[in-house]
Amino acid sequence: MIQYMKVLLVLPEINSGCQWNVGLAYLAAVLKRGGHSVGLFEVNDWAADLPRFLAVIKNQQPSLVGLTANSHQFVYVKELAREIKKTADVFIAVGGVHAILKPESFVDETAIDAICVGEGEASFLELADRLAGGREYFDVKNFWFRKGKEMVKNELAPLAGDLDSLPMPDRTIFRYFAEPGKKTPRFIFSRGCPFECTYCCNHALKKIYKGPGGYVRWRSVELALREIEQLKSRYDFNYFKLDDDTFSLNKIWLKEFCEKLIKKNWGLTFECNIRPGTIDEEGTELLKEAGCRMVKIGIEAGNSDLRRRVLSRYFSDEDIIKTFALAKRFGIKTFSFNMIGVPEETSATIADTVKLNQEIRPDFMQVTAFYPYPLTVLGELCSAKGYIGGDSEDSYMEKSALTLPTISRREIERAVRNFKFNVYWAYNKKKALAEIGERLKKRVIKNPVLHQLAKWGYRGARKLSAILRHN
Ligand code: B12
Ligand code: SF4
Repeated sequence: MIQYMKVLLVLPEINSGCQWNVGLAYLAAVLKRGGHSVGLFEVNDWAADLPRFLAVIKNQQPSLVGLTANSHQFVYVKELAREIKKTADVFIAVGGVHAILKPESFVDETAIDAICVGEGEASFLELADRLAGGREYFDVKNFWFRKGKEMVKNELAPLAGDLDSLPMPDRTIFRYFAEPGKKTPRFIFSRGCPFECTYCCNHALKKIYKGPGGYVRWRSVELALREIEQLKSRYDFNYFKLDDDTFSLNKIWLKEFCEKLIKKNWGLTFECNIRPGTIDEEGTELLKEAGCRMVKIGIEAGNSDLRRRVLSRYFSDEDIIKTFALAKRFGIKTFSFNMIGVPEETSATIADTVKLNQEIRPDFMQVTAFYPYPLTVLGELCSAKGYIGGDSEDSYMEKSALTLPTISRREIERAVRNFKFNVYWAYNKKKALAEIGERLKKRVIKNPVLHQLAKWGYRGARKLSAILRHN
């Protein structure tokens, strides 16, 4: 008789945070469908959460622990595995995009028993089933297993071809979805992207998964709408976010989705990612009609030569300008993604990114320091040229991990900090000033002395105003 595993999934988000993790949500759904019990622990604050986490391990005695890792978190994943093994003798598996791209980085951590080097739905379930039945598991595809002093490296299984065969991702395991109430849920209905941008993991993943079957896959519109409907019945929301990378690329899917969403008449609004040059007037109008209120568009570099040659993003400034203008014409808000500090970046190319944003005038922006992900063209180039040597793996967003010959790290970080102010100042002084306010607030929060002084100042000001009101 088959027995079932008590699986504890772990989402390390140290100094970070996210309402859900797509991979873990699918794994939880598949494991539950297979009859296993599944719990989740989210580790956000190392000092505060670690003792609580280890207490959960001790008290709940899971029989299988599964940790997910992106490249910013993999160092913490190894440390967590070590701590878990010190607390309980439990089977530990790791997976996630970093495990697929760079499984070797987990091999030296002997607390880790298995590394999932591909998609996990079928293989993790197979492993759980075998462990539950006390059966041999060393040949489960998509996994590397520790066997004594050796690593057994199994081959990759084909990608899940039909995404509709997977159950609905299980969001109920995440803190954000634990209680009903007001939410702004995120959805993703596709996997993969056909483009080859050199800084993104997609081309690296596509290479790993070469072989029969497509790398880019979509769930059917019908299931996508059912997922939204299912969430609507449990939570209160009227706005949602679509995280698909290439939402505007699959025109047939987009048209069907928008038309059917309009017919549902749910009164929902949403935001999505689109790529410059991939959407025309008709498509933009349909998006608006379906409830799209914001499109997010990756510019990344304003210098067209750098964008094409270094980033392999083959669209022109005109494509970018047109796509933003089209969205504005239909009353859809715009958001630009920007990146600073790529190889060959100079002060002049940064100025081009600022200038292009000033021209397209996005309503919102994100700017991050470029981070060299393993196995990507730019990641490999940076390590071959010896550029990597800044901060550790969890330095991203504002800090550069590189030492480049063309520009100093200080200049990159200053440009990231000042970017939004410099862009907004050209067309929205109020937003530019608000940006300064935000930066000051962040500085005060980060500095304990300034934070305390600000608290005292705030309390003093409130008392003073109360006294003045009385008199
Ligand atoms: C959707 C998405 C988001 C969403 C939701 C993220 C989330 N937490 O789920 C949002 C928009 C919030 C987001 C934000 C960010 N993202 Co993002 N995101 C994606 C995207 C487009 C798809 C992810 C996805 O849905 N995959 C589908 C699922 C099913 O696959 P999966 O997660 O790999 O999981 C499978 C396997 O890995 C395995 N598996 C996973 N965990 C485990 C655990 C065990 C035990 C086992 C056995 C197996 C296993 O099984 C899963 C099921 O098949 C990917 C691109 C990509 N191609 O992966 C980028 C990607 C993951 N994101 C990336 C980055 C950098 C970020 C940000 C840091 C960006 C930023 N600067 O803010 C933030 C970080 C947020 C965070 N704290 O996680 C990078 C990660 C690079 C890396 N090497 O780590 C990617 C790869 C894109 C890129 N730039 O190349 N992201
Ligand atoms: S278009 Fe976006 S998701 Fe696709 S490869 Fe380029 S950066 Fe990655």
